[in-house]
Amino acid sequence: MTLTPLQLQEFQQNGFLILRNFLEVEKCEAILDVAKAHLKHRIEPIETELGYDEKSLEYRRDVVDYSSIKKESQVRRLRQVYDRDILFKEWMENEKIRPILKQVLDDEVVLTTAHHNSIMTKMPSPHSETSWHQDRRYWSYSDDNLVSVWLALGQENLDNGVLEFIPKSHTMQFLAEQFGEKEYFLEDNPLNMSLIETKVSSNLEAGDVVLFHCKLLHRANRNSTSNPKISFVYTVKGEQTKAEKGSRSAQYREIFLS
Ligand SMILES: O=C(O)CCC(=O)C(=O)O
Repeated sequence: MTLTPLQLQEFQQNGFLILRNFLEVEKCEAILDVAKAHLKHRIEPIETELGYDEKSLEYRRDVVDYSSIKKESQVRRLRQVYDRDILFKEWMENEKIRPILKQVLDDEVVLTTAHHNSIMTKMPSPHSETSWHQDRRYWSYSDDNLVSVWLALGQENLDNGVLEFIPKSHTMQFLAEQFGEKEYFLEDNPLNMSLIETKVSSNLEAGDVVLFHCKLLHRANRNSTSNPKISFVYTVKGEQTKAEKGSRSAQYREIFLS
């Protein structure tokens, strides 16, 4: 399966693309069952809601050992999912999506396990809003040819924190002052306000996939429903894109997929 020229153009222009109904619902349910068991038993490595947000920019960019983060709060992410279960690995190595990833990267496809390689949760909580940011800010690579693959495992909408994007922001140049201390894109900066008004979002169903560029500005509401939202996200890069030596990005295995 490949993207039509129009779909490819849409990804390149907007920085994201939704592939509706991409993975069978039965497979999503099987992934969800395993994810729920790992969440229930807090199987490491995990990242919790409390603690991570308080950490410095340097910590968030460089840390590889999460054991110091407080363990009593809710799990935000199951990390390193590639090595957790065959169902997770199979999705990350899914052959139907491979030609599409090759198209959007315009290169051979390599799985990065350093960053998004996660089951991402959004638990019902007044504190689970995610501010505008570019994922690239904590990643250390030779260039920006990295794309994340978000798989909805259930319904995602504005009430439970579906991703919102600022189209075309992956190609824009910003000033340092447009970002705050932790490199969040400031909502109250006059330079940012009109751009933020161009934000878009789409409800997702189990099996829908969203591809988004590592420099695309995105955010998510808190989950104001009473049910957890659980999604799967991993990141691929082009073969020519190299992790910087000594960085956290270089400390984890890469898997060549093409
Ligand atoms: O689920 C969310 O709150 C958004 C997650 C996100 O944007 C990220 O981890 O980069």
